[in-house]
Amino acid sequence: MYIGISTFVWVSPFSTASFDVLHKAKAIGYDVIEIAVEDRDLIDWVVLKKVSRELGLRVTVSGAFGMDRDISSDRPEIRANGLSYIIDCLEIANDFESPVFGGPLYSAVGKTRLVSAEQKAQERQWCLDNLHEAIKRAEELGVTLALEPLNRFETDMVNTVDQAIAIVDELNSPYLKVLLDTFHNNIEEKDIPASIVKLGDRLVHVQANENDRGTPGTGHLDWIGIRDALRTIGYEGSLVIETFGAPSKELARAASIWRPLANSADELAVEGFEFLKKTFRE
Ligand code: LER
Repeated sequence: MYIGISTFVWVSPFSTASFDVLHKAKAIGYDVIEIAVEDRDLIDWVVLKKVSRELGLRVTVSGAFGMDRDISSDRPEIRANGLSYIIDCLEIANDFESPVFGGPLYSAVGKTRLVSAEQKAQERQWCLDNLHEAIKRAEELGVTLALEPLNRFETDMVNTVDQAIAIVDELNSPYLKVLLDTFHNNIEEKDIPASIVKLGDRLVHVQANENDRGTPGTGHLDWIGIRDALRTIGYEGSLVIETFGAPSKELARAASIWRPLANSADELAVEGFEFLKKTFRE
């Protein structure tokens, strides 16, 4: 299993000015850097590829789904923008040999409302139609879309593993699977290891986050149970720490980050790596 860390741990938005985080990740021992694509124009992709290759870091790509990138929006131009963002990120993932592009593909983070059953059904249909289009590009590129359930305070659309499985099974493509973020699962699942076993080979990516989104290993998640469940299903993907050390205002609002989640991003990165290595590799 590869151990990774998201650029979100240090910065938001990630840009060419923040490429030093790749050096930090490598020096700590990480195998993977997860690039969170907030604004692709802020990143010199040619230089980024050179730096990641020189350091020997694998790359995974994750999405930042703001309100204007929502494939289930009732505004057609926002749905179109969401789809075009997903396709752009699939192309970036392909270019960086990332096996996945992951995130809450289905909606915008922070979109939580009470809506009628009819509207819910319509939004789900828009989501399925757009995912169907995105899957076509994913299949051409050989990059898997990884759909991430979020907790109820960040989305009203896909909170649970069962809801994610329903979408994935309905679209029935080997290029649409599930990303689990254990921070969200701690709020929504009754038994995270059982949910992992239920997912089986539908699980393609894991964000290994503590229950309070602080340093993995310092909270109350059942890490041994999670490890054993991942071993049971033969999971061979990455385990990536994704938390927010310096969120943009939009991200802080969407993900309800109101206070520092560790003494520093550097400390979280070092201690989180040591914990994941000890727990998942020994
Ligand atoms: C996305 O991966 C996520 O976990 C959200 O809480 C914020 O984007």
